[in-house]
Amino acid sequence: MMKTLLIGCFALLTAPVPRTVLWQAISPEAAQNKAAVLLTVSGEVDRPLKLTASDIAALPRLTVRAKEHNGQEASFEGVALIEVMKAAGMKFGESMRGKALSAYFVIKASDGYQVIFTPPDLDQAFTDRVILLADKKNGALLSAAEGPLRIVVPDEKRPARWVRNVISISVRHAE
Ligand SMILES: Nc1nc2c(c(=O)[nH]1)N[C@H]1C(S)=C(S)[C@@H](COP(=O)(O)O)O[C@H]1N2
Ligand SMILES: [Mo]
Repeated sequence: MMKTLLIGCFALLTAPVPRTVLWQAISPEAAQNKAAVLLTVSGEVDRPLKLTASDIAALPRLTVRAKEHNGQEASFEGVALIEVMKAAGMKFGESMRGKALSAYFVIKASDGYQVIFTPPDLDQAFTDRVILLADKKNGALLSAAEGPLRIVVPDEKRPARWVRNVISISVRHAE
């Protein structure tokens, strides 16, 4: 009996440690990647994230045409911000009521600039506008001045929320 128990314990201790749910939620391949973290998602979320470029590349991608500050149309490619928030465990659509509607995201840049978005800014149940976390413009990776990640808010009259050099997203709820 004692021997079985000991063997059982030993088996448990030597069992391969499962990779964290965090990385599996993004993609198993991405878990192998040792590249630097480009974006952290933290705060009041079910699954805090530390995303590398390959994690971001593994999320559903899309291209959005939008007019830049200089008035020129450009084609931005990346992931919809909502996909990042979904990967972090946030619920949208029908479950967006009650406390979910008091949430806000603080998007922070490497220069300390920060702006806020709210779940209805992103949710297709509320708006047709897609807010993008872009990593490419006109087919090329974003320049160091803009990237590696930039928020693109198509059709917003002022580009003040087009955060350049995004490094983190912190989720909070109004008290
Ligand atoms: N990181 C960062 N992003 C930023 C800003 C900033 O100061 N820092 N300024 C914002 C403002 S006020 C404007 S008008 C646009 C300017 O976009 P542009 O750099 O493409 O001209 O960037 C926005 N994104
Ligand atoms: Mo601005």
